[in-house]
Amino acid sequence: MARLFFALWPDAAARAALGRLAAEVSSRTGGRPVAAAKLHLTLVFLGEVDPARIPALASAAQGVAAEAFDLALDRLGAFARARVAWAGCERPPEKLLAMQAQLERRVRDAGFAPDDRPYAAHLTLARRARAPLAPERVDPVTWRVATFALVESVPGEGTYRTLAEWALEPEKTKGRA
Ligand code: 2AM
Repeated sequence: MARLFFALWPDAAARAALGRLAAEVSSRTGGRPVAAAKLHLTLVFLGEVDPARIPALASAAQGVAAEAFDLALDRLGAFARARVAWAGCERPPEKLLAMQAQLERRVRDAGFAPDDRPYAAHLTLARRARAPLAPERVDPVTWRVATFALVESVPGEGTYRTLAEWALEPEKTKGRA
């Protein structure tokens, strides 16, 4: 079985900025920073999947029709019970929520049973926080979301491996009024 999820990878500049935030948040909460190479924003968490079903997942992803968008992570928050500190959005962009909902629906229609809690867009910065982080605004860390990925969490290695990646459509230019 393979432990899989769909995610957004930050670009290099955002990854560096988020790595700095992860270090800062960890020192404040006594948690363990997520390694910079592992920082990601989950779209749909699948859990353990038979590798033979990966092509079905890929074709569900392939059919997603959504436009590229800018994502700005502008706040910190915590899941106190999970002891996680994260970066998220004061107001998640509509385009993120729409593409996430579309991907999740397509994955369900393909017969998978992803986590069914309401989607909470967040990028985990630190785990095993000893103290919950109070919500706060931060200078936005922004990147252009032009692709999304199917990622495997490799047991033992503690690494993430991108299995496949799909491009979003170029943003349609808005007409002037
Ligand atoms: P987390 O960062 O909040 O722990 C790989 O484990 C990714 O999938 C992480 O982003 C993790 O979220 C997320 N994840 C793990 N278990 C999950 C679950 N049951 N439901 C939703 N997302 C989950």
